[in-house]
Amino acid sequence: MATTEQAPASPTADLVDRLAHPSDDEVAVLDAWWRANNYLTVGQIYLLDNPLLREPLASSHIKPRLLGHWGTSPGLSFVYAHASRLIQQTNQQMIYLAGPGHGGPALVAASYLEDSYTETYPAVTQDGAGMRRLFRQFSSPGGIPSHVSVPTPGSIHEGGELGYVLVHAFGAVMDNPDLVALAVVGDGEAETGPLEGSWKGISFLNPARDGAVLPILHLNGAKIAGPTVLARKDPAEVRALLEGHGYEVLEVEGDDLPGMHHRFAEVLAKAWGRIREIQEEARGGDWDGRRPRWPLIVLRTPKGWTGPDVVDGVQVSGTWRAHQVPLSGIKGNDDHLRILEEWLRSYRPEELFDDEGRPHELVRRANPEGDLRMSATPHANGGRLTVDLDLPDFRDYAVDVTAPARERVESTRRLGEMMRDIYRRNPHTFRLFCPDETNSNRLGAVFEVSDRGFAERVTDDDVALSRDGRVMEVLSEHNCHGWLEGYTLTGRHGWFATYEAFAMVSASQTIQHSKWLEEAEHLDWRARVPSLNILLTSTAWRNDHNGFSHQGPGLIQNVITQRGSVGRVYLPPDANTLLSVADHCIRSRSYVNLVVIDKQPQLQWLSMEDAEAHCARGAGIWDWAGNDDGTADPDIVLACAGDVVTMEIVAAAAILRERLPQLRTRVVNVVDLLTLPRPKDHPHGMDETAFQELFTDHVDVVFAFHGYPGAIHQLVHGRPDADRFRVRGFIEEGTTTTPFDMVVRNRASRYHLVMDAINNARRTPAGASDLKAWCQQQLAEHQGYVVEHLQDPPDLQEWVLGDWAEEG
Ligand SMILES: Cc1ncc(C[n+]2csc(CCOP(=O)(O)OP(=O)(O)O)c2C)c(N)n1
Repeated sequence: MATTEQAPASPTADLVDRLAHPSDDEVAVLDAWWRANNYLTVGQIYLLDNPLLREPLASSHIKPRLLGHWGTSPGLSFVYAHASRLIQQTNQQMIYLAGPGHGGPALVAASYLEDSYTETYPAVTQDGAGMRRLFRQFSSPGGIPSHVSVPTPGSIHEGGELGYVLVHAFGAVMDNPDLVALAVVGDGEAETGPLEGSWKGISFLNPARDGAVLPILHLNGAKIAGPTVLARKDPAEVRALLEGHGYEVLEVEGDDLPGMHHRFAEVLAKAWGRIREIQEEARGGDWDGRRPRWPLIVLRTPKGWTGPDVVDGVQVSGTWRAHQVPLSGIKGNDDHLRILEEWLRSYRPEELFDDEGRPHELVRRANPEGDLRMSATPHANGGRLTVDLDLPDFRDYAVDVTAPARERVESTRRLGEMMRDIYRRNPHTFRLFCPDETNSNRLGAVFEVSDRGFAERVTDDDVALSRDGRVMEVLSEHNCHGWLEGYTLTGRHGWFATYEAFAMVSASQTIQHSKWLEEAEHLDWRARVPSLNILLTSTAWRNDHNGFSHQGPGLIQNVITQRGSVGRVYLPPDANTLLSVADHCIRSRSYVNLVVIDKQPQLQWLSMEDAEAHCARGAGIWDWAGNDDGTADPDIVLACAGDVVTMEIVAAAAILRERLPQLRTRVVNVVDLLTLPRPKDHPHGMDETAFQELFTDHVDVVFAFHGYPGAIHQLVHGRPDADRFRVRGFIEEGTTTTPFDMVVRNRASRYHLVMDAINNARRTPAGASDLKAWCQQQLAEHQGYVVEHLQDPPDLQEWVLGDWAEEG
């Protein structure tokens, strides 16, 4: 049986010529497989019963709700059939990504014809009963979704939210030299921002070390309700656009058969031959180092090709009307029923399936063998290929903390050093993806081991930039995020590091990927893949040098709002907690780990030993910061999650300790935000006893939070007396100003927190009013000071904790 162990063939002239000119027999096989696939596609959309049309079609055979997308499907399966023929003759490992993933029935049908569907879901047998089940389950309650979704064997790309097909394809082939990702781009999809930006993937690909992406721009002319831009452009403009991105454009157009089989086979052969030539040249050491002109196919076929031409006197095929279900209202409309039957019979199912309903030998001959079938490629079930990273000991990068809050360190710099050594130990399975900010995010130590990867021209002014680099910097959060998704879904590991505010650019990808992982959890056959790790630095609180555009902690909200167990949010307050959290994340599987910490010099709180213990619990009392002396009954709990606000809470506790010592405070720091909800709401949720040990069940909690305050209310919902949580957080205040002014403007400064503590404490010790007045005065003075001196007062800039913390 052929496997992915075998190397792909060399692109000899003979082989390419043979591929380019299929014999009549080969065309018959291609065409039979394609007809079978189209038949199964239409069957999935329409049929409840009578799958093999053994009796005349009756309205009782039609599904009550017709849900699915026909228009894109015949084009998708046409490409699939030809790619399978190529694989058979070349042993090329290929993965198929359908940009218009709404063509789900076509890819499900392909898997069924290739047997991998039955291998994965034995109840869907290769006979009439299995076909009936295949049809009934599609787009049905309790069945499968309409897209190329997680349950579809061979898929790493659902294609529900359009725009990401190329980013996934490029991520899949990085460090994957034997893989060709065939990526069908919808012409509607090509109008999206992410897709438009993703043509640039080839500017980052290294043919010696990476695999290849073969984009097929499918200009079927229309989207849901109108024409597409690229389909209506002069073809010369489309060509110029794509050539401008660096591709060699190969074009095929038509709907004539068998002519289209011949013409498409020819361009596909040419494209594959070119890819392999580029690779062999680069791998043979014969490469001039210039970015190759990779092939790209523009395929022009009618939308809804082979489907009903005219319905009710209106043109359907070749128009937007073919997008979903071209014949609706079939029940009670004999004319539509007749058209549907004619349409199904036009594929001559009796030639395609035997008496039992099994695909005929003619059809089966089109299938590659074993793992080379695109619906069975191990690359699409990347967890099966995942090798654990060889990781250094994170403790080796620790900051030496002998007492809390004495020294300021750029915490992410330590993480950069750890990443450097992960790169060093894992030269093929780990990458950092970052929109041009690796240095800015203080992760630049990685450049000691790897350059930035770049396939375009490099000049003498460039630093750490070369075609061999594996740090991926492109100024596109969509590309970075999507590449990492493709990289991890095919079994490798990495981080996406970005400015916090601009993580919202790709927030939708974070959500979509979470949904994918969530669904995959329910499928035993999908092995768990490395987690998607997102590091947010340059956070809202320390974007004081940037305008009112660089502050946006909203991704936290997105992640905690996702259903289920996939999302994780960590807010390490210093370097040692960051290292511990990062080690945990990079070892984990199938999560979306969001880690939020600023890159600026910041106070260090915990020794490595304490940090590890604190991170293992996820949240804990910092008894050295409060003064309740372990009583179960403090007057107020001061809680914090996030680096800057942790400093403000500890500073507030210090003020209270000094100026209102009778008030008994307890300080709680939360690193793992998802310890806050109840265990039934998230697997990290603390049990009730642990929650009460930290927050009691009756004392008010002043909670200083890194993100939007609503997030904490959402998380503690259902905890005892959740109303007692008074949350301060980012409330969309602050523009270019000083660091301390940011917390003042957002009413989360130490002075605000002291006043909150007094206002909500169970007792009001003597002197409380005076202290509140003092806080107001400090705030008034601050306002005057920053406007006059254009910086924070030195005592605030250099604030450290007094000696009592050690003694306490
Ligand atoms: C980002 C996004 N916006 C809108 C949609 C809704 N939508 C689903 S299909 C479709 C048209 C797709 O057209 P195209 O990419 O050309 O695919 P095809 O014509 O092959 O079906 C649209 C707008 C979507 N799925 N994703």
